[in-house]
Amino acid sequence: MQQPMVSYIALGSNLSNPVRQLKKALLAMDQINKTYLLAYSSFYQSAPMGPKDQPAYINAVAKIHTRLTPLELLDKLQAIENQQGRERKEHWGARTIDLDIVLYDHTIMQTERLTLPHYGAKQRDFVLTPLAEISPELVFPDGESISQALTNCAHYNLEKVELDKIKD
Ligand code: ROI
Repeated sequence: MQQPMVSYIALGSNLSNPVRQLKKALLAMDQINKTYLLAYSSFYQSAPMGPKDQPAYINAVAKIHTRLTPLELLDKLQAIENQQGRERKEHWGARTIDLDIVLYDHTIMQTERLTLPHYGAKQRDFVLTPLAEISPELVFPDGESISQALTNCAHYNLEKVELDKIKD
């Protein structure tokens, strides 16, 4: 693959110092072979989607350039999740780090391992708000703009995290 592709990755964590988990994952993503971190959003605290008896989440979105294919990228992101102690237990339960490919260029695909664009992204403000922050003109492969998607999505009490007030 000669030209790098633009891809957006959603980050989420609600265990073991979520802010630190996100920072660690951003550094690890920048170390992936054939991949460069171009930008990342502010960090947002959000109420849990799914079971409510779990801690609040910290969410962000990163923009990368990559020469990996979508499935190669997925392998690398899952390796980072595993390094950071992600355990796949309860469906929609608490997690140390979740790295989801939201978009990969204009690719639309539906396979057992990977659906692009990410199936839930357009319904979640904790993905759309950080995405809009770094890419306000973004248009989804189906032609819907990020601002249209934001008016239609579900809300999870997003609050921007002031990182310089957090000690880690
Ligand atoms: N809820 C929020 N607010 N943020 C997430 O990143 C998140 N991730 C998940 C589920 C369990 C669906 N809930 C979430 O995987």
